[in-house]
Amino acid sequence: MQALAQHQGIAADGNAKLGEVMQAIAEHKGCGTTGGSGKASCGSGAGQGDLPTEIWEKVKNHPCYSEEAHHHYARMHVAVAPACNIQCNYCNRKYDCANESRPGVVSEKLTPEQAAKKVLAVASTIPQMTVLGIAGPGDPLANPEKTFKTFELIAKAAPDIKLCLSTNGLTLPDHVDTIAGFNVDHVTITINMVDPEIGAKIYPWVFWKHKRYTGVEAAKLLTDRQLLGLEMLTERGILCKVNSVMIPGVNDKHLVEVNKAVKSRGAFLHNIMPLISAPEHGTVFGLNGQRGPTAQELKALQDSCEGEMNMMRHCRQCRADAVGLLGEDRSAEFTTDKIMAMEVNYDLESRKAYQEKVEEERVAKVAAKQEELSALAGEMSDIKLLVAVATKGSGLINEHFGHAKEFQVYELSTAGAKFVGHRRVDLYCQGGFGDEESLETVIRAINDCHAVFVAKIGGCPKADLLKAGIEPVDQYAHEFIEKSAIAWFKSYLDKVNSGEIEHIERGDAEIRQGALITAA
Ligand code: CLF
Ligand code: SF4
Repeated sequence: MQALAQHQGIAADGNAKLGEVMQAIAEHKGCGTTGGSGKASCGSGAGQGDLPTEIWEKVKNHPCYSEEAHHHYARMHVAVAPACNIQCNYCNRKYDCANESRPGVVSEKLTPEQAAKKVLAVASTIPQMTVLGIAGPGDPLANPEKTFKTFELIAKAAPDIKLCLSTNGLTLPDHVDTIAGFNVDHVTITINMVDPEIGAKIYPWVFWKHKRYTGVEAAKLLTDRQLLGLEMLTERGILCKVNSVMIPGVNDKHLVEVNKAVKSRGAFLHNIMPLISAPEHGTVFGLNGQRGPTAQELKALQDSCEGEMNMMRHCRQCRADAVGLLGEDRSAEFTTDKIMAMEVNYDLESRKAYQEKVEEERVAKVAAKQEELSALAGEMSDIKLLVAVATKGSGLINEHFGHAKEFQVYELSTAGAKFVGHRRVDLYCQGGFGDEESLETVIRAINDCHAVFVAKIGGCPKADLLKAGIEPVDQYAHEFIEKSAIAWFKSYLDKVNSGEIEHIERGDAEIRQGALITAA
């Protein structure tokens, strides 16, 4: 419990009241049974902005539909849907669905009953787990009985958990009424093209109504069904996110058209993800050497679409059995064997109390950020730069450089701090020693950043980072990310204005694939 409280930044904020509630909840839930790292979080947050209240209510606790929520709220996936009805050139069936996952085999496929038990076990242990998603390892709607049986069991047993679904969209129009009947508020459709000529380069075949289609005919069928499904869902007020895989030279330029097409049909959010492609995955793209985009290419495309609609930039391309905050993976704590031995104590009231406290923290974070932003008012500069942040949640700079498995990236300008992505890295700290090779990969992954914010950093990596032109910043340890980044940016501008330093643009960075290490 002590470790959990520290992890959640309670000591750092001196919030004794929150600490008491956490203590009570943890005791009530029997946190000791988790045996895990206690990577729960509580936090702070951006407000409703100009979102209508009914939409805000749907997104504020959903880690994928709200960037801000992903610092505080967790999701879990249950792998109940093994079959698929199409073939994507970036997918190999022995790996997770690339629509919603990074390559990596699903540890266990579950029956709906096992899935429901797992959801209750996770919800009892991780009070900020608010969303249950079905995202594979195949396509949930190619396995409708298992998918909807799972929803039925969970809706009955855990009514406060939001249900979420991710599909390739081929059979979506046939299931819209059932989806609405289960009060599913969030549906993701992976749409990589609206031009069948381009689609034919991505999808070798689709299987529909007992018939296999290939080439342009297959892609035309798929795009028609996807767009129809999207329209039907948005007509019913269901929030739709569109995922698109960016495949350089195949659909990268075309995704601007996709963005317009899905926006005009009412999509709420567009998530352009980098292609994951390596020969060892055994996919068509992996084997033919198709590369993924660089960090700069991905950001440029996301930026160019942003005027059209909300862009998601915090997707972690999760496994189909992921558990925890985005960016962490606690699935190994919840294997079927462990769940069966767990004492499940699903208590709605405790979950509610915990989440109310998280809301209080979100408000405190917004206030801190606003205060710092007012210090930037009046600054005249068109400098925009990126910084990397080591965090384990709660919107705090609370991770040691050597322990970071990913860095969050913020773009700083006189408009403030904006989250623009994350970079997976190999762990630098290997059992007490710094690994020089890993450090090189970390530097390549954040090479476009001017500074890296950490809770702590050793002398050696500090020197190497400085040599690479990246400033290690540890003076804001355990403080809120955005507030700290804005304060640092203000002092950076002061130094540029006084001539103490010269602002230099930085180069491109590598998107590291599959570097997130799962506890086995
Ligand atoms: Fe899962 Fe997807 Fe629902 Fe989120 S994931 S089904 S919308 S609950 Fe989220 Fe993971 Fe990205 Fe998906 S980070 S891969 S967008
Ligand atoms: Fe693979 Fe998902 Fe594509 Fe099906 S829809 S082929 S499971 S990536």
